[in-house]
Amino acid sequence: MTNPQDIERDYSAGHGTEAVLFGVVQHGEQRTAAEALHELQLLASTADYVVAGCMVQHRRHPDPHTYLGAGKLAELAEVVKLARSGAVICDDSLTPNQARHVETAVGVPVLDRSELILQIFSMHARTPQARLQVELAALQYEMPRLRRKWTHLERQRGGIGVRGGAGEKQIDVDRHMLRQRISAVARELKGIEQHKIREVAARPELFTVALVGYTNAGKSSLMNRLCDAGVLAENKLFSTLDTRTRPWRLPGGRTILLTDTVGFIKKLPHELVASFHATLEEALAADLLLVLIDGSSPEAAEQLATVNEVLESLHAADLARITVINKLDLVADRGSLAELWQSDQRAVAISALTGEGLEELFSSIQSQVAQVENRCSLLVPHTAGALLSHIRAKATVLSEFYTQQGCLVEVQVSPALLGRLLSEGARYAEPTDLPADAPVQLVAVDDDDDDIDEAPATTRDADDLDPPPA
Ligand SMILES: Nc1nc2c(ncn2[C@@H]2O[C@H](COP(=O)(O)OP(=O)(O)OP(=O)(O)O)[C@@H](O)[C@H]2O)c(=O)[nH]1
Ligand SMILES: [Mg+2]
Repeated sequence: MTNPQDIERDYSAGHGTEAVLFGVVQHGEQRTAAEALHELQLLASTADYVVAGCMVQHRRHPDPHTYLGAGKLAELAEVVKLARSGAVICDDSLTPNQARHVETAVGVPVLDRSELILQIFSMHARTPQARLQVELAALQYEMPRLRRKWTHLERQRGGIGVRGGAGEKQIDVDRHMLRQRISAVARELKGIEQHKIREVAARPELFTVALVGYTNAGKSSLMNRLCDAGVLAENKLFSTLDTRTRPWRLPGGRTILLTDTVGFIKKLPHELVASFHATLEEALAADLLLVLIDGSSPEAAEQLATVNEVLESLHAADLARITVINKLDLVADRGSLAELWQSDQRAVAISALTGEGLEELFSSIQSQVAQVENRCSLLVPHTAGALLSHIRAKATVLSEFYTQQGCLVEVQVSPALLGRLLSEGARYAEPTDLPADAPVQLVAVDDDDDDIDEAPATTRDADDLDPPPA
């Protein structure tokens, strides 16, 4: 009988098992097998496997039944035997049927890319929410593969097929248990997510910037540099699985929020996208995205395309964004970045490590903030003087002038904060508020009340958010 703990244990790390990696690449692909499977090697070593060899087959599509062609499968079996490796890892997701064929041919356990990524997520999940999200994805991944597991066991016992046998009954029992566990995990997760939704909705009226991008691009390193956040940043894939939001004081004293979150990767298992949906949505409840790319990677353009695809699938493609090319210190030939600049001419190149380019990034962010926010002159009466400290912390004060009635401030302020200031005693300044000899000018008021009523993403009501996945 399979119990949920066993299933979780299936997703533990490789414990130094030697593994041969394999995949299918398009005809005409010039890279060596090791180059073509570079990312899979990083995934495998992050999950604690030792890469014993790499093998690719050039073909238009993987074989729908056996993934590799018959000759190549025999070659893979030979390599496994020679290297005495304990597993093979495929660069794509395998159907249960393909996995069974490969396993029969090579005689050692077969992992696919999705399973490997699930193992890494399981190793790196630290918070209760991340653990439940990974468990949910792992259970969903397991469901269609139960038959393979039992067919395999029957064969080991010398059985003659599973139909009608003990395995078949056991599959039904396991399926029932998995379904029950999936519902229990989904329920628990929903509770945590609803709490988070309330937290996001209750965020103060601060402009929020989210760091998104390919895994290992340097998101957490940049967050640490900008906010002294103490977030784990290391040369491993998927170091960060949880969303962290920290206040960030921009040069000039104004505070905004910066959010770091889970990275993306090509062919991300759909079970993970579904179970991490709420975490990604939370991160994307931002006014501005910094889309981080590792400029030193030969696959930077491909990685950017993947990030764009994921953002599109999360309906976040239209959010205001700045492309940030990171790890500039590792780029020997800056001409190699031409393709990235072409995709976004307003991209900013930085090094989170050395701090190069950060000034340019700050001014890009500040001009984005200016585009979203309202610029206006307000009179804050002396009786509502406490509002001034909110204004100084959460808005950009362009000028301040004290008069007999109160303080005249020219501000750049979020629609939500403006609404609150107006409801708590501040009002738009009028020409008569200004003494004739005052050295300041009033800024014309944008009288479009819609701006005020329309709360930005950081303060929207919980009802506006999509419900978390069941
Ligand atoms: N040389 C150099 N290394 C960097 C730079 N930024 C980050 N790194 C390194 O890149 C690796 C990954 O950095 P992280 O900040 O963990 O990357 P991440 O995007 O948060 O990665 P995940 O959380 O795994 O998705 C670490 O070893 C960092 O030290 C940079 O500007 N220059
Ligand atoms: Mg990180």
